[in-house]
Amino acid sequence: MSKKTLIPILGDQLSHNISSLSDQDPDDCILLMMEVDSEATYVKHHKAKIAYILSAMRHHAQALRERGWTVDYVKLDAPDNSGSFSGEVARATKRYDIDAIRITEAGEWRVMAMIENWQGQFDIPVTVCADNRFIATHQEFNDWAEGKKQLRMEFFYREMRRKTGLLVDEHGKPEGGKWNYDAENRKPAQADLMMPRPIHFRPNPITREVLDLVAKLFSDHPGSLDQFHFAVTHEEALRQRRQFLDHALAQFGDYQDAMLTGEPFLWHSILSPYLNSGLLDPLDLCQDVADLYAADKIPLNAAEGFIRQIIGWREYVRGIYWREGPDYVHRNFLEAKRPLPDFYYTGDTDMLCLSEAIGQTLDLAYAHHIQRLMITGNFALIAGVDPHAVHEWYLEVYADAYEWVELPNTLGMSQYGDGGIIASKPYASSGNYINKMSDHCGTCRYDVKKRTGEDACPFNALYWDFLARNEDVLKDNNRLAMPYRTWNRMEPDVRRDLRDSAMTFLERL
Ligand code: FAD
Ligand code: DLZ
Ligand code: SF4
Repeated sequence: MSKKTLIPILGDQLSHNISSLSDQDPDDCILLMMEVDSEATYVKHHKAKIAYILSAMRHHAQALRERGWTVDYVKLDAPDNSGSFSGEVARATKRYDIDAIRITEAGEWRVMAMIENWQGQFDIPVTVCADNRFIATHQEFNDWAEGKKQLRMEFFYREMRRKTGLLVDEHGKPEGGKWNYDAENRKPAQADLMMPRPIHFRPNPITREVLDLVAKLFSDHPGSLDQFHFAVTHEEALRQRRQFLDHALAQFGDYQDAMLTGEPFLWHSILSPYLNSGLLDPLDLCQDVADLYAADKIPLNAAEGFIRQIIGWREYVRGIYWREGPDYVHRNFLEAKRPLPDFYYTGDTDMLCLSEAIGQTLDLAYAHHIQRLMITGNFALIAGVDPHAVHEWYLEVYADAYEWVELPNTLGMSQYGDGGIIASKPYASSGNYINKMSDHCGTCRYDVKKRTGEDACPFNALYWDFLARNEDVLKDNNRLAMPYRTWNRMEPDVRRDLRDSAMTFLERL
């Protein structure tokens, strides 16, 4: 028998066009897919996230076999499962006569470090292929960033618009004359019975087997499996994508930042788990969005707003993750040290905005961007929680969380742990913002208008306490000039009351 190339396919490489497979002859390759305990437990991932990934992997293995590939699939409960990627590659090199290993680069430093050891460990040449599911290569991002004093997503995004031609006219000018329509995308929403709903996919026998396995093995992990709703095949993910394009996208722009009690999804796409694991192709999706705009089916603020999230933010945070290196995860610019409050794992808090965002996260492994940024993220930031603990929580609880995308969003954008590489100012706010963008405050036990006292909204005193606490390192930030002026104009006893109120709250936390 001729020697084979071993091609490990990781759980976020579930794309038929993954670069490790390009130009390979199925007769010469063994594809290795590995369910391993260490990937589920290096942080305690949400049960539904683990179940989603394992079920999508099992379905993808079937789809690969149907296309003629030989797939060696190691299940989590296989008797000799070693529990790690390197252990499984080692076992595979003994099962087969392997003369080469090929793999698409992993999405995190942790796994890249393992891959880099394989050549020495197994004495077999290892080829690492670039992940071509992204629009910018590492080199392109680094070239763009090189020599700039300050990096800003907006300018990188324009490059990506030019590169892809999305919403760019024949003269290289942005559709409608502006690159960015974010200012039109900040409307609060009202409860609406006609609101579109994502499809809830009923678990098939493969998914049911995975759900039982996860319930048995990971009972101490956060989250619930009761409302498991994910698409687990390419076809189902495409149906969810169609549902979004046809029913929600047109209003995505207007209500992008809105929050409503009891409505986890609003007009969001709920496509991130599929984009990040490879069931959907990001560029393809953006092209369809641009086509819908060109056909006059959706407004420009929806099309541009959506495309910006993907070719702008998604690409940008990836670029930062790889550029900043493996120590990015340890940054703590504001030296915040408080442990993460227990209620992040139970949802048990009388602050309604937080119980809503955390409750749905534990039920669905999903919350939309503004909930992540301005509710759970904002609270952790102004309460002074250790950004590493916050990072681990986000990595655990969201079905779309892989370090390359989660870490810059959490540690950088939301916790200002990188001192302003991603965000030009900390996303800290009082209850006022939450009251403006949601209907939570009306039924919360706290009064969003009050700043101190037992029934005052805790976000208010915490916000001022955050500014006061970090004045030394934040006072020169131009974008904070106004709040610092307001703070410094307050009477000393008002300031003292705010800080006392914050301290009393934090002591009880
Ligand atoms: P939509 O609102 O429909 O947006 C469309 C798509 O745009 C998303 O599916 C996603 O692919 C992309 N997108 C939007 N915003 C961002 C962003 N800031 N960064 C990268 N891609 C973006 N996104 C993840 O995919 N994984 C994460 O682990 C993750 N962690 C986050 C942590 C924090 C603290 C914050 C503030 C944001 C995080 N995001 C993360 C970004 C964003 O919240 C999610 O992409 C989005 O909520 C996913 O839901 P959706 O598919 O309905 O998105
Ligand atoms: C997140 C995850 C989990 C829970 N389990 C697996 C697994 O058993 N096998 C696998 O190949 N991938 C899994 N993943 C996704 C990986 O953690 C992800 O592919 C790597 O972190 C590389 O980015
Ligand atoms: Fe949240 Fe404060 Fe509004 Fe309550 S009053 S929902 S705690 S912002």
